[in-house]
Amino acid sequence: MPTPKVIAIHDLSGFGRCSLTVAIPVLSAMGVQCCPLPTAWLSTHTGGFTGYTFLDMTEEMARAADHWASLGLRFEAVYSGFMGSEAQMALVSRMIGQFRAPGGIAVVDPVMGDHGVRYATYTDGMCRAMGKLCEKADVITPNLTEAAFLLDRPYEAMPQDPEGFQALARELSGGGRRSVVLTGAYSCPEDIGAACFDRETGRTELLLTGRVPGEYHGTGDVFASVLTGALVQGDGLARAAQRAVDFVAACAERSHQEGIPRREGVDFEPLLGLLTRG
Ligand code: PXL
Repeated sequence: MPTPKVIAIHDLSGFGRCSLTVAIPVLSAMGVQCCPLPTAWLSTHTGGFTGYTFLDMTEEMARAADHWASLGLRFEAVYSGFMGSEAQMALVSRMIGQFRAPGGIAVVDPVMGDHGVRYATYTDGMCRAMGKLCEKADVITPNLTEAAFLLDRPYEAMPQDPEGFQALARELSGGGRRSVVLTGAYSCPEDIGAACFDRETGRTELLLTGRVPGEYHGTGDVFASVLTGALVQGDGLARAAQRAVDFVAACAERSHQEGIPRREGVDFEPLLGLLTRG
């Protein structure tokens, strides 16, 4: 089988392990060619650092998309995450139509915030545009904060029980038009994982693992990258989500053992071999 290709549309942050510095190695380890389209170039990510640089790449992205279109390229997945400007959401919507191969998928990780708080560089307009972009996706991967933003509800109104997480995943599917993998779901204080709604089967499910102490930046990016790689390899949604849940948990456990500071991002590199072995 030819090596599948994925466009990864995320920022490139020099230090702090997230976005493209996660997506490229994870997809490569899974035997998937990652074709990066940076949305912004930052010295570090915006969580836990001050004074970071931020170079918006909107104009360059449009030029790169035009060039790729002239080459007639098609990709097994178009996978987006952290955006640098409001205009980028419309550009990504267009790119899904232009570049998704027949039978391919659009995975939109609607990166906007965490713990009920919006990321520093996001605006109201960007969050509204992210909601529109999600309508073009085959699969979305919000956390509970992003789910609240997408539904325009207070974070405090988000569910806290397994039935509620599954109902929320179904609700986010827009009447079954897209599959949803809602991260940060749990069934009790000792576990953590994701609630899925699969538009192919119409079923919801919880995929869980033991909760490990500590919390690390970039785990959402690791999760969505493993999920995308697994879907491109042909896994069903629940199996892909379980692989993502298990890999993130293994990385978090290692990071905790190593005493990695939260803002340096989850220590995933030594564990990439787990993905290669599938
Ligand atoms: O992991 C999400 C993310 C991605 N990229 C940048 C970020 C964040 C979260 O803070 O700042 C630049």
